Amino acid sequence: MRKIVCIVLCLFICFGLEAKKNGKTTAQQLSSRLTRLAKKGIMFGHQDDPFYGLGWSYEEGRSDVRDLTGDYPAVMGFELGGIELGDEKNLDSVPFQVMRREILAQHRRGGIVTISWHPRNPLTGGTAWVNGEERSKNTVAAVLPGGRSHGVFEIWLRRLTAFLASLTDEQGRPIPFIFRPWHENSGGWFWWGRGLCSSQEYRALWNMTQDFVAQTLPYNILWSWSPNYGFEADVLDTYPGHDRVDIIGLDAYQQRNGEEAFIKQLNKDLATLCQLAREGRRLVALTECGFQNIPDPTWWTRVLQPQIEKYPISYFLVWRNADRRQYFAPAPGTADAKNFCEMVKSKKIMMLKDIAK
Ligand code: BMA
Repeated sequence: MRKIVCIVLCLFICFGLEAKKNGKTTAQQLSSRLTRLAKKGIMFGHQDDPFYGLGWSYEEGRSDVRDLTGDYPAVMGFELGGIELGDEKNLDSVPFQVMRREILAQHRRGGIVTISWHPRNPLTGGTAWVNGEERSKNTVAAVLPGGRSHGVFEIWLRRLTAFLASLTDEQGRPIPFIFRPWHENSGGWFWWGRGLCSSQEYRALWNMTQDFVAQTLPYNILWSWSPNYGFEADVLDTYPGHDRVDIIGLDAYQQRNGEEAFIKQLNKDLATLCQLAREGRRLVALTECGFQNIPDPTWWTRVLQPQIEKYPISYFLVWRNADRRQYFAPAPGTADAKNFCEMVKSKKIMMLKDIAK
């Protein structure tokens, strides 16, 4: 047993040295790459892109975006909800084994990986989304040291970290990625959201998570903090600080018949976050966005693109193509397909081939 512990420790130290070659950790190398790329254009991203789409699921190598444009998204988003319970599949039925394989595939082809996590509610047993009387419960306080659910939550963090640590390349080196926990906390729908805990408690949750994960993975993660758009000014009280955040993100969805409001709010909030990012020399991204089922066939180039091109953002990621009732990226035959291709052809919007050498 001792021997195994020694070997594992040596491996970690070796990878640590390896990770710091050229004086930069792999996270710092990823950050420099994102900074360089942001000067060239804005990367397109899609959640759960390689798993399923409109009319298909789990066909290795397939992607709605690639079926339509001939290229993969530059950024792919993956979701870990369920990993904390030791489940085999995430909350959207994606097997973690398959997810691990696709994260490696995206990394190998030179793409960017971003990971979100919607853990269950350790205090109530519910989902990440609060309902009914769960709204009166302070789960964040409960998971902090001394709280009722702290012990359970530590086990959850251990399972989370074990999965993150299993994301390695063929040589066993940790794959660099963007991690975006505790997002949309400016809204009151998740147990870590506004009105459910104080700003101090939120920051303590962030720090505890980060410190826990960083004990095992100090070199390969860029941390993204992403409020939802339409935030109040006091959301900045929940900002963990420039020393704890690499990417300042915004989540922003257009609602049906809400074009004018969307454009106005998106600009207001991107301007605020870009200012904060400038002060701390942080990266900025539209970490989630979209218009469900894209009912407007000119939306991409007429509404979205002109707004995002005004800001120095690294990427914009649209949510998953669950099925024909809920999708955010086009596929061959959708009403917006032609318009999406037009957007992707413009120099400023980057797909995989635009960033992978
Ligand atoms: C939401 C929806 C849900 C999904 C969740 C986590 O926005 O897409 O169907 O379970 O994200 O991916």
